Amino acid sequence: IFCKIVAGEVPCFKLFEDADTLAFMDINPVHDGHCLIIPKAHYPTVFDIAPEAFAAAARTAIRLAKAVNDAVKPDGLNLVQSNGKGAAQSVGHFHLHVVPRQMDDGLLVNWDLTPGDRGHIAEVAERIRAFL
Ligand code: DGP
Repeated sequence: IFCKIVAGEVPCFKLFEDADTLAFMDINPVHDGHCLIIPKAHYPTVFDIAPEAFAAAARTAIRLAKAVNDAVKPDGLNLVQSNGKGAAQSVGHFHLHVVPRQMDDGLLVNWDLTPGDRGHIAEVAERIRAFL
């Protein structure tokens, strides 16, 4: 669907466009100002995306985050990016969400700050380093 939006075959509430990225309003907004930034090229997830394409999307996301913050004046703002079913990704074209937040809005992207087991954290870090 996002490739069709890029191609102009499906309409969107376009906010910004440059050579490599497109920003438009999310049609299922969690709050006013919820919008999406996508690379125009098709990459399903962060596991596939070219670093330059992510960098281009990040550049656009900074610009959009500031504009949304100025226009909507939320209490805070999250950048969210989801990959795979378990992360609730519903559109298989890499995208960054700009999500304005309200105090106590109950959105479930937050978690309680519970100190982790340092030994376990170190062990998981070691497993990740093996793949870097
Ligand atoms: P995610 O669930 O993280 O993959 O986010 C996909 C978002 O895309 C979701 O918030 C709803 C939005 N969305 C799905 N289809 C369309 C569409 O056709 N147009 C627009 N503007 N947004 C869409």
